[in-house]
Amino acid sequence: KRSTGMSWTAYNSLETIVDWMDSLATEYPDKVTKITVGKTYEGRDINGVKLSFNSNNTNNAVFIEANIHAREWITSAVVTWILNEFLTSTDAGVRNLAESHDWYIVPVLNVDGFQYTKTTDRMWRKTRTPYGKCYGVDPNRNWGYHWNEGGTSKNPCSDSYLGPAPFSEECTRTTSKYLSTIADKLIGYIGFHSYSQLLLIPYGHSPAHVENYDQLEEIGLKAAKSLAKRYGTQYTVGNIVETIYIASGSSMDWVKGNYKTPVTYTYELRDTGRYGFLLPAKQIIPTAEETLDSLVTMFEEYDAQ
Ligand code: ING
Ligand code: ZN
Repeated sequence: KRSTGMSWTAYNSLETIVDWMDSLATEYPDKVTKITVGKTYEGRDINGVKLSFNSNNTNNAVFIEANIHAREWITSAVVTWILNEFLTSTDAGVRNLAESHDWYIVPVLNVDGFQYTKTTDRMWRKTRTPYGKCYGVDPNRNWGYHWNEGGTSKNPCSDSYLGPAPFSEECTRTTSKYLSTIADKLIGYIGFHSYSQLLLIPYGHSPAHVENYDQLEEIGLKAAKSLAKRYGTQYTVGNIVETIYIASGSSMDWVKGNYKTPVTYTYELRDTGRYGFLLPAKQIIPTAEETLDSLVTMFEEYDAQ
């Protein structure tokens, strides 16, 4: 039916992903709206879709971010598969999840970096802004909430370079502006990274527990249990600092810190290191299925509270 070449048995090009989102807006004009949430240093648009089954504009909203890190290809593959399920699944849990929230889905946030992984360096992580003899800022260390409070590097050649200032990067600054326009209806912000099989809870600058930590941990553990059911994939749930490392200036922390958005998680998808960032394409659908299982549980639990 679609002529975009979109598939979930291989990793797609940027053009294929964008064309596919365009085709959804054409195919589902009353439900899918193309959105541009920002711009990049190299002048590209950061594209996404808004999906809403509720024309009264009364649904709460959830923002889904993927590929803020360029080489984490499984993340855009998973969120596009989930978007497709939201439109086509007949499963009752998925239908309820899809239709009871407005979804803002950005499959590729770091567009310049993603394109660079396709053309030049598969293991690129950062943006592509030049800083002296090196390129790129870690776009998940560049947001303006407790920026420069650990887990970063001041060296522009480092993969965790925090940038010369908060929001130095076009992609983080413009996306944060977009988020500020929808913040009042946002109840969820879910970031997708790979790899390690973790479900992370803010914050990354401090091991101190966020105000609704107990709720997030309880819901997160149920979500992880639901994720494990299908294929046995085990996830660890916890605060960023306690679970992995200090990491200040992330997108999720900025949203949580500014807006107290209740449901804030970051997934670190498959695997635990065998393939790492180079997760075989035949794992895209299983990874996406189990992830969607966990999201259904996550929001069922949250909405029931
Ligand atoms: N991991 C994330 C990183 O940015 C993370 C972990 C998530 C830190 C959310 C802070 C906030 O380092 C990967 N693999 O990129
Ligand atoms: Zn990442």
